[in-house]
Amino acid sequence: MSEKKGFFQRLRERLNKGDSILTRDITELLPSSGKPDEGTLEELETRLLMADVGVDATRKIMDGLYERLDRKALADGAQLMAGLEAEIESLLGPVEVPLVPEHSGEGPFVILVVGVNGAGKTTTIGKLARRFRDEGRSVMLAAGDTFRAAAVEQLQAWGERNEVPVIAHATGADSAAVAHDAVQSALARGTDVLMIDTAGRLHTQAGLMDELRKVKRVIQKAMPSAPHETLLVLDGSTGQNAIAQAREFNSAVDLSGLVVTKLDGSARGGVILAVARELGVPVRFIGIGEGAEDLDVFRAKDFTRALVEKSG
Ligand SMILES: Nc1nc2c(ncn2[C@@H]2O[C@H](COP(=O)(O)OP(=O)(O)O)[C@@H](O)[C@H]2O)c(=O)[nH]1
Ligand SMILES: [Mg+2]
Repeated sequence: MSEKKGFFQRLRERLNKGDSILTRDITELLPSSGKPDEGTLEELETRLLMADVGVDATRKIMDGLYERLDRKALADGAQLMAGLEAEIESLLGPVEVPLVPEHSGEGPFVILVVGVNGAGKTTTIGKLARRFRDEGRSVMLAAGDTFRAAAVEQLQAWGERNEVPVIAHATGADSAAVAHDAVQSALARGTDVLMIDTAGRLHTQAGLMDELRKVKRVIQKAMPSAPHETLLVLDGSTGQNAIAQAREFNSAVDLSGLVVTKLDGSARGGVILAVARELGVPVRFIGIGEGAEDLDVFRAKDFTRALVEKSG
């Protein structure tokens, strides 16, 4: 319980550096009457767009506000903010679906982790390894980013720190072969959760998508029910570009979950609303820093409060 509160407080402090882009200055924007008017609502719409919420989700929220609130309520600052919070929460609620790494069959729960270079894949795998191990599960990692020696070493370091085995081949090896070996090994050892890291950049974007499809096929061959989760890691600070990435990965490998990282940086947080609206893929976890404790389950209510209410 205290851990949860700790994470929420840190999220609120770090998201937009503790300054909610949605509420900031809204009181200052109120006309001299102190009551919101058309201009205030227009400004709110602009702010949603500036917070990376995207055109579609912004329209949905504004329409919802007009539907939810009558003229009198729209002209009341507190009611307007409460309505905004309710609209955002109803948009985010459906994508709050926690990942439970268990399936009904035999063998490991296999998580294939994809995303562009630098999104935070390897770090997220490390953090999740620690989380799953703390839940009492046995964990194995596969160093599927075989293009950079540093990527393998980075995963091995997380593995060592958490006493989790890492399956790795030499740099330049076929990443599908690594994935295959890892599934076989996890099956043989009776491992509970296997997480497979992948490269984020090949010669071309098309090359990357082909590679990921191949990795997925090979995993399926080794274990027909796998992967049980195909997780896209998105850098929250890349704004609307994250949406384009999510669409592309989704069409290539059929995503079942998302992790949005770096919400502590220059991210404006609204990108999660855009993704929720446009993809509807569950947001499993969010990252707010580089440490193992800086990753937590996505909670729609907490996130909405962090986005809308000012900290401190
Ligand atoms: N501030 C911050 N940095 C992060 C977060 N997640 C990952 N990083 C950093 O982002 C950089 C790239 O992460 P990495 O896991 O190597 O990305 P990959 O290329 O997708 O595997 C590293 O320096 C990480 O420490 C986060 O939630 N917040
Ligand atoms: Mg990596």
